[in-house]
Amino acid sequence: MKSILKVLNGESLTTPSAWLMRQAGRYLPEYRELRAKTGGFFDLVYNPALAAEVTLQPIYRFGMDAAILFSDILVVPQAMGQLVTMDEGRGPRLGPLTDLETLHSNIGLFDTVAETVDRVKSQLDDKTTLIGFCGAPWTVAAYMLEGGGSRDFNTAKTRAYNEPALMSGLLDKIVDASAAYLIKQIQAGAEALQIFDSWAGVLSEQQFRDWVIAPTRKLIAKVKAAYSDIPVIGFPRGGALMIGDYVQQTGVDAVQLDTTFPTAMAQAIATDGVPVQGWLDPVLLLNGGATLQKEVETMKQAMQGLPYIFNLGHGVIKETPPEHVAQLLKALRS
Ligand code: 1CP
Repeated sequence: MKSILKVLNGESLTTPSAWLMRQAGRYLPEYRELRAKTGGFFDLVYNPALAAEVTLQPIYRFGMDAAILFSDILVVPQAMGQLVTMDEGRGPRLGPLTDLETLHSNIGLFDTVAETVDRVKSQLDDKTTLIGFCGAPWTVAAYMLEGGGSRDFNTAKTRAYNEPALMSGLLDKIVDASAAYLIKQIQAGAEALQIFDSWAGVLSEQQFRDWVIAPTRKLIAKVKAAYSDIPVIGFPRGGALMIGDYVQQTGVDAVQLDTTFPTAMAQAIATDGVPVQGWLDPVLLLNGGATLQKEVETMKQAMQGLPYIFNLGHGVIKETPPEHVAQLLKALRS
């Protein structure tokens, strides 16, 4: 069995397996070169040959233990019929969403992404796990209601509080679309899935229960009803204090932890038999050197004998020198 799949099944390894969130992206010169030739970000996402090449770039360069599909969480709002554009340097912008009836599905986009998965799978060796993904319902709803990125998603939260029928209808629609999207990825060859709840940390307890835990549980149940043996990793970023209920109630098989996560809590979760992934500060990777070296060794030591996959606490920062990634893997694997 591939090393990451072993860990997701509860095994511990002497040398941790590793991949990095945003391992394909702008810190890699080969990505920037391809991106410059392609035009817009979504032109790259919806070009299966090029998206497959980008997915494989960090595998060829570093020998990561997993490839994560090159796509984006905003493919789902696009497939639901909302206008999504990526402004150079400013991030995503989404068209107005006033009424769920204005949404119409464009499921063909999922087939295009599935073709990328299929192409990656056919080029991957027998050691590297192919991870598919989607955004979690709350995080996707947050972008759809906010109209773009935000520090706090106050607009999205205000609308969710004031228009509860819109919010619950929207979450249901996102659950359905995301389940269809993940199932297509599995059918095309994804061997594990990650659900990114990047904005779980801006919610109060009740909202975390209603908008994070409940819809994530629905989403995972739908995927598991079709494919019960594909492991699902949940990433409730900023949700450390709610992690116990999140793990018990959503049906995730493993959790990705963020940078703020206390080591003792990570050890306790993994000791209970739930594999954990994470949680090195991406800034240490940006800086490299002795501090990176020491922290990687400390983390490896702390998780010895436990089901653990090395990763960062959030995505690779775009100014990160690629040599630092090589240094990190060397430290981890020595
Ligand atoms: O122009 C570019 O090249 C844009 C940069 C970029 C990249 C490389 C974006 C725009 N998306 C991606 C790819 C991507 N996004 C992946 C693929 C593979 C990999 O990890 O290597 C994944 C898993 C995502 C997931 C994603 N997109 C998340 C969840 C993870 C996280 O970072 O918290 C989120 C929140 C997005 C939205 C998004 N897409 C892109 C940007 C700049 C953003 C953030 C927008 C914001 O809130 O300001």
